[in-house]
Amino acid sequence: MLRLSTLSSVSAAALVALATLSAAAPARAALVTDPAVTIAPSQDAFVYEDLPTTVMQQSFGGAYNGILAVANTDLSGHDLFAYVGFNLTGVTLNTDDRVTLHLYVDDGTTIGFPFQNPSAAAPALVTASAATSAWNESVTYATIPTVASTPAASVSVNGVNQWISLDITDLAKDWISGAQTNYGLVLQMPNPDAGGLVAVVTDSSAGPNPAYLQIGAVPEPASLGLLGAGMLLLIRRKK
Ligand SMILES: [Ca+2]
Ligand SMILES: [Ca+2]
Repeated sequence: MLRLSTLSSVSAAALVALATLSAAAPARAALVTDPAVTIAPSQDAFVYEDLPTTVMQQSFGGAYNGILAVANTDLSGHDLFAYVGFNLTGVTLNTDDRVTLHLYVDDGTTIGFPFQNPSAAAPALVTASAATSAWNESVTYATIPTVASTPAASVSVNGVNQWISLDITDLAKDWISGAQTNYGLVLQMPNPDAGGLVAVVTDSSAGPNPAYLQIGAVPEPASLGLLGAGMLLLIRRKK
């Protein structure tokens, strides 16, 4: 009898532990914790002022499906805007989490547009702002969504073949809390290039170095690449 009651009290304890675990599981699944979590775009697109009714990624045999492109040229009619959306349903943030958009800047001169690359001599400021109305993968220059007047983040791009990042934590918090509807991000170049024809061309979700959103506790300087971020993580863990 003693054995049995001991066994059954152990089993009961195990069951309580299991019940506790499974009760806690849904909350844990939704909680985003370290190390960083990455989220792929739910949709992305770019539009070209010169081809106002052309779905750029879906035309030209899909030649531009792998890129996003941003430009604000002094030439009239050649601006480029890019759009990136993320499904954040079920995502919650810890107080020290940062939400960062990562984009890989391509050599835009190889993709067939008559644009120049940003450089140290001619850096290009790129902003990420909240879209404030709906868009989808079929967006064209003629059907662009409205955009928030103040950008959520900006980054100066001074070269190609490198990662750039934009910290959109405050905007993401508003999306997650419902304070703002999540229509995704608009990437733009707010300042016209000084007489040039500069475009920032990045990989889309379909490119070799796909765009992604990173959620994690490590704050990242805008210019820090993936390797740098990884090293920073290691350094912090060693403490
Ligand atoms: Ca797309
Ligand atoms: Ca312009």
